[in-house]
Amino acid sequence: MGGAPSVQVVMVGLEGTGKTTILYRLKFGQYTSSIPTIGFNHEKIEITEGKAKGVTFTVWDIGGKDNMRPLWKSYLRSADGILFVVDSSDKESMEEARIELMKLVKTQNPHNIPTLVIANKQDLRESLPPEEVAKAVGVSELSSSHACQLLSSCAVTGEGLADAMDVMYDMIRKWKKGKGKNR
Ligand code: G3D
Ligand code: MG
Repeated sequence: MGGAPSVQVVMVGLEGTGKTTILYRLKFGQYTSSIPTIGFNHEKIEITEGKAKGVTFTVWDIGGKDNMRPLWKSYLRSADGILFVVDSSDKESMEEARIELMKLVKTQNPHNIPTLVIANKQDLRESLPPEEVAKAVGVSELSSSHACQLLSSCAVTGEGLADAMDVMYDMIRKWKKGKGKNR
């Protein structure tokens, strides 16, 4: 205990859903164009507003290509929460996202850490609204048995990201209480 709280989250999701854009948006407060992630990026982000003000998030942004996915689970062992990013405009990939999310939350999550799904790219006209993304990727189903919620965002403008970090922090706090942990 003592000092400013800090938490570790792992950000995963299929390739091109906006993970790296979210990471740099959170870090620098502005849009930063990124190149496809080979391996991973990580940043320490100090939250300066909202309920999680003063909390430091270490965010691991793990590449989403097929060959990286087996690594997702090794990062989960030391993490406090999962941010799972979905491209709301890419209807064809929803089923693949659903399968990966189910696998991650149900079978690759030994400490049952909470998951916040981010329905990103809400600025695009063809995007599904958050409730439909929640159904398509199985959040509605998962939330009855696991700490799993969904919020929407646009990483280009940053809309929704402050709320997402608030909610993620809240979910982590509840999880830690439930486990009697003060990590
Ligand atoms: P990834 O790290 O999940 O693989 P990136 O995804 O962050 O590299 O983003 C992939 C592309 O999606 C990028 O475009 C990025 O600008 C775009 N993107 C990310 N978030 C949003 C969003 O909320 N809305 C819109 N419209 N685009 C977004 P490019 O053109 O560089 O491939
Ligand atoms: Mg990336």
